[in-house]
Amino acid sequence: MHFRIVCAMFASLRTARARCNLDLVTNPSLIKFIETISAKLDEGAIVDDPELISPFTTDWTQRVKGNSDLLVRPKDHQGVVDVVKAAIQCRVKLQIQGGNTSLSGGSVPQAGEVLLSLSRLNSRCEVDPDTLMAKVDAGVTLERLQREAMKYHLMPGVDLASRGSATIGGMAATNAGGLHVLRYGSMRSSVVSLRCVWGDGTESPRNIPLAKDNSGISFSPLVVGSEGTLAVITELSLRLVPVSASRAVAVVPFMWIPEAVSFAGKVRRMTDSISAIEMISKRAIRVVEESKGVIFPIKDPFEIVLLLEIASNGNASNELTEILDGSLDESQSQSTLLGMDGGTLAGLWFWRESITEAIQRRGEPLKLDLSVPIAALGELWQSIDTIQKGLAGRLEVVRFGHLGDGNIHVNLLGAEDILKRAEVEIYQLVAGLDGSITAEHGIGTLKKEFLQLVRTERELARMRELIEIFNPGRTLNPNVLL
Ligand code: 2HG
Ligand code: ZN
Repeated sequence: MHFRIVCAMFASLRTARARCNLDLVTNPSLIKFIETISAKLDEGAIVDDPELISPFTTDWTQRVKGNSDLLVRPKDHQGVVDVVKAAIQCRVKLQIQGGNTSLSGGSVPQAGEVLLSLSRLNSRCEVDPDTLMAKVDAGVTLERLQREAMKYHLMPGVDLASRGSATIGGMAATNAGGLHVLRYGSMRSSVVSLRCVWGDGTESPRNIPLAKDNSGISFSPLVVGSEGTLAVITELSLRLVPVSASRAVAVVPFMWIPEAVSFAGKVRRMTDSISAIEMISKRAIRVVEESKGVIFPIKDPFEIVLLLEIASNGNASNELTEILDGSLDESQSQSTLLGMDGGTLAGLWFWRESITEAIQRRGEPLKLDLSVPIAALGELWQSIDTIQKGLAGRLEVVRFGHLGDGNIHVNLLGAEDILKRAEVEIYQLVAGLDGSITAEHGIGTLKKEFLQLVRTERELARMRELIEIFNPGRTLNPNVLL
């Protein structure tokens, strides 16, 4: 009886062809779960049509394909509380999802978990110009927050190429980094407070954005970066930063990573106006050229280019010119590209921001997101070259990333067995250099088996204990992280 009501209620969500799929839900726990939540959630919050669910069960790279019979999309905090409590009661597991932009398989259900999407939890997106803070629902996209903040000449410190789909809740859950970490830090530096529903069904108190609060152990920083293994974030308060009056960009060619590293160090010592030091390899440039049908203006020879951005309230163009004069030799200056106005700036950022999509057109890449102490970047680079040579033309390696943070994205393309071999060797190499197997994308589901390379047994045991305290029995994200 109840099931028929639910079917009728959500008929509008189905395509004309689709059947009433609740007939397909045969798992007794899931049937009980649907019964429990259908009395509490609004129309449109429960979706059981496989065609509508399917885009949510495959990740952005198309590499991770999961499965789920049910999608729930509450549109407020109380709805999330109801869903988590019902899941505990009915022994149903939940996979949390924001904008499904994870690049490590962290947002896709792996074993039939119910998908808890926060995409409709997005009514609140308020900016307080007096405190320079924003209060947002977890499902608000970064782009929407950027638009709201811009009305007051403010912006969130974290920016990403996937800003149109990435949600603030998902970005906080994974401690997203992006293009300006060296100036503003990653999400952990931006989150002032948050409201969440723990995996045991209890709620955190209201989201009160105190700039200073030293009343004991703070739970928000623990939730940030825990990849949904402790709690579902429902609302956040974020620090915003003023938008600089002027920006200027230079793209500078280098023959060798260590040269670029010492240039980056030099310019960072010269000014505090640097907002990005991004790195693009020649291979990544060629991939963009091929995919977009454009020609990169800097001629060979070069191996990598750095994109250096200055954002300041003075004259950013003058500041950039002075910095380059003091740090480049004659031939490098001649081949350096400058972007001093909106159009040319965007034209230079294009080369950096088009890479991920351009790689995707070549196949399903295996994405490694590595960080090492900056001084070890050259060794890492060279050793990856050696691994590639050892695989005799069967591995394509596309490198780019956030040089200022010691974070390189290594995209691998080739046959699955070759990718697996290269992945293991590269992760072992990174561990030997005291680096991390993920600088910003998180462990998700794809890197779980390698976590022990960079964290001790004791650390992993402590993580498990923490999860058991806040998310007993792992109702939330049971297959993520460890
Ligand atoms: C970026 O820095 C993202 O653009 C994506 O972290 C990295 O596609 C990638 O590997
Ligand atoms: Zn990145």
